[in-house]
Amino acid sequence: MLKNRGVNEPNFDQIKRTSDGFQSRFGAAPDIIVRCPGRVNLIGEHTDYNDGFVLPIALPFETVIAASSSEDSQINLISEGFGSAHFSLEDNPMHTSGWGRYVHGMGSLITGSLGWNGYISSSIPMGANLSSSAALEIAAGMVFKHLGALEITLREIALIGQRVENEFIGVRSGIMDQIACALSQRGKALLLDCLTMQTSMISIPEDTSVVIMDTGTRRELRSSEYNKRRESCESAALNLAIPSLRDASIEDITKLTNQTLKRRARHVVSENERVLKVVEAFSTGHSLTAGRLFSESHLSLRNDYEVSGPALDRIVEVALGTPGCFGARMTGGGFAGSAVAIVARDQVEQFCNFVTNNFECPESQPALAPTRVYPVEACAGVSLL
Ligand code: GAF
Repeated sequence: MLKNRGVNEPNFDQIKRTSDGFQSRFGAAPDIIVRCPGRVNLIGEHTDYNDGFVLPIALPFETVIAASSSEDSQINLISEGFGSAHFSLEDNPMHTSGWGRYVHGMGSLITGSLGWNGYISSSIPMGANLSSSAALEIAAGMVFKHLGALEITLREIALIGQRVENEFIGVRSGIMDQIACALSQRGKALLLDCLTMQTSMISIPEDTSVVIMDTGTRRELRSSEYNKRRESCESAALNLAIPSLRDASIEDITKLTNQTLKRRARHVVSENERVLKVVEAFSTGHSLTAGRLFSESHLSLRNDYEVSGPALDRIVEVALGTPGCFGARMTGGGFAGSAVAIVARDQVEQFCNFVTNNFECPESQPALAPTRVYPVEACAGVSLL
C-alpha cells in the first residue's frame, strides 16, 4: 500500500473549498477561479540562469485562487492556512511582508493591474523545492490578466514572476520555475532552452514513473548560497570571455585557474549535456540510460556545485539501492527539500514503500515536515477554470 495515497487525486475538493472560502469571506461567489501547479525538475539543475537547458514537469499539487474585482487598487487576500494580506497597488511591494509580496510584486509589474479580493489555497508543500512561490506568482498573474482584461501572454507573466523573485524577494533565480508553472502540458516534460526560450514537449517512456521523494527538510531559497552560485558562474563566463556558460565546452573549463569556479562551471557544462542526453534516452525508450544520467547529475551537484545536503544525499542513496530505480537526484535549488527518481512503473509501489521505510533524516539535518515518497504524473500548467 502506498503510504501517501491520495496525493494525485483530482483537485475538485480543493477548488470547491477555495470557491466556498471566497463566498463565506467576501459574501458573493467569485468572478474567476485560477489554478496553477507546482513543478519538479527532472534534470537541468542550476542551468537556467546560465542560458542552459532544463526539463521540468508540472505537478498535481496546485495553488488555487478564487477572485473578484474590487472597486479600487486595493488587494485583499485571505489564505486558507497562512493568514491574510492587504495592500494597495499604489504602494511599494517591499512594504508588504510574507507571501503577500509575491502577489503585490506581480501587480506592481503588470501594467494595467486592477485591485481584487481573493481567497487562496495551496496543496504544494512549501520549502520543498517544488515551486510553491512560482505557482503563487503565476496564479496571481493570471488573476490580474483576467480581471483586468489585459493582453499579456503566459510567457510575459512568467518573465514578470522571475522579476518578482529577483527584484522583490532577493533571489537571483532563473526562469525555469515560472515557465514550468505557466506552460507545461499534461503527460509531457517541458524542455526549455533558456537562451532562446524555445520549449518542446517531451514524452516520458510509458514504463517509467517519476517519483518525488520529499525528505521533509526545509531551507529558504533566499539564502545567499543560491546567489553566490550564480555569481560564480558569471565570474567563470567573464574569465572565459563568453556571454554565459552555455557557450563553454568541457575543454574551455580547463582554462579556468580558480578551482572553485572550475568545479562550478564543470557542473553547468556537463549538466547541459546530460539534459539533452536524457531527452534522447526518453525518446528512444532507454530509461536506464536516463536514470544513469540522473545519478551523475546528483554527484555533480553534490561534488562540483555543492548544493546538495545530508538528507538529500541519504535519500538518493536509499533510492539507488531499491529495486526498480533507474536513477535519482536532488531537485530544484538544493540543500534540503526534495529529490526525484525515475522508477520502473511496475515496481513503483514497492519502491515508494521501501524508500519510506528505509530513509531517515541524518541527525545533522532533522526533518521539519513528514517524509513523503510518491509517484506523480505530469500535469498541465496554469489555467482559468
Ligand atoms: C530554483 C530557481 F528558482 C530556479 O530558477 C533554478 O535555478 C533552480 O533553483 C535550480 O535549477 O528553483
